[in-house]
Amino acid sequence: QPSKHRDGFELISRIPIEWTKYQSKESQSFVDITYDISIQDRCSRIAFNRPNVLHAFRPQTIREIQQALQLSIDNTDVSVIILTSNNIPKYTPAFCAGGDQTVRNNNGGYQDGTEVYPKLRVLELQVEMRRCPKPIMCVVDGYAIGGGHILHMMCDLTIASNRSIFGQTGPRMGSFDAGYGSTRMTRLIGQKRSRELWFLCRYMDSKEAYDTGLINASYPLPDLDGRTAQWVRRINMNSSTAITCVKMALNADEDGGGAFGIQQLGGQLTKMFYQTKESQEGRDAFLQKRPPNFILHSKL
Ligand code: S0N
Repeated sequence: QPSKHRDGFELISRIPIEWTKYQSKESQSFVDITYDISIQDRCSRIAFNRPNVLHAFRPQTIREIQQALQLSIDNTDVSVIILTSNNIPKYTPAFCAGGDQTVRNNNGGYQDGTEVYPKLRVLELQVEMRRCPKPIMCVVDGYAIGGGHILHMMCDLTIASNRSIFGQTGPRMGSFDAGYGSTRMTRLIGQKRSRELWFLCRYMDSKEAYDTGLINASYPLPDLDGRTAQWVRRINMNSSTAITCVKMALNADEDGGGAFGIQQLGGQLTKMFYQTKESQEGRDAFLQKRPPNFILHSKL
């Protein structure tokens, strides 16, 4: 329950979420990621699972995340989606070290033998994350670099361990992201700092990332699971429809011209309108071959 004088956030339980491996045809074949859900906490957990390469992604990794994201969107038991990584002590901690450079080929994309044509599949994932009607929260522990850094920026919220490192390496690695990787960063931290991150390929630690507005919070590593649970529980105390509509409105404001966000916001409105008698009257009148009487049901 919210306390009297504050917003009650600190009173929310920090007992870590209990995860259950999600069983479905798609998720059973996941190799590069793991996919779990918690019915009790109404959330899903999509985790990079390539710790030996600091969770660098190849086409297969991105395809699996796309599938897991769709499973989360379709699942009415899921209201919040977590994107994170499975770190193990043997390897350098990382959220994601970007595109796997061992499968970057010379024909304009990545080729790991699982797809016919090389492509930059991660760009599709960025758009899907943006369109996703449910909030996506990134939980970073360690390096979030290059394309991995962009994925964290595409998430609606980011919390991180205090040993995390954020940055772009494109100009040093022979690549760049002139799409969301540039524009989203500018909206988050401003023009000067974005140019610094891109032009110098400088890294920021968690404190600097928090101070500049790149992330929402930084916690000592031992607290990260508990804090993740707390954030999820707090979101779930609120109206998911309201959150979806606000996400789409914020997207509309950011995404040049706004048509993309407005399309989604409009879709949500239609979904809600379909639940009114006024809307149902149009369908019923058509099916009953009579003129509609909207005035009977209109509340305006
Ligand atoms: C993160 C770093 C600094 C950590 O150093 P540390 O602790 O010394 O670990 P390492 O020994 O270097 O790493 C452990 C093992 O992991 C492998 N590895 C790390 N990163 C990658 C990677 N990105 N690809 C493949 N392998 C990776 C290491 O090779 C090592 O393996 P072993 O043990 O076998 O030697 C350090 O690891 C580091 O600097 N990594 C590179 C980080 C980086 O530069 N990432 C950016 C990669 N590029 C992109 O993401 C491009 C994205 C992009 O620009 C884009 C834009 C638009 C559209 C699409 C794209 C796209 O390309 O997808």
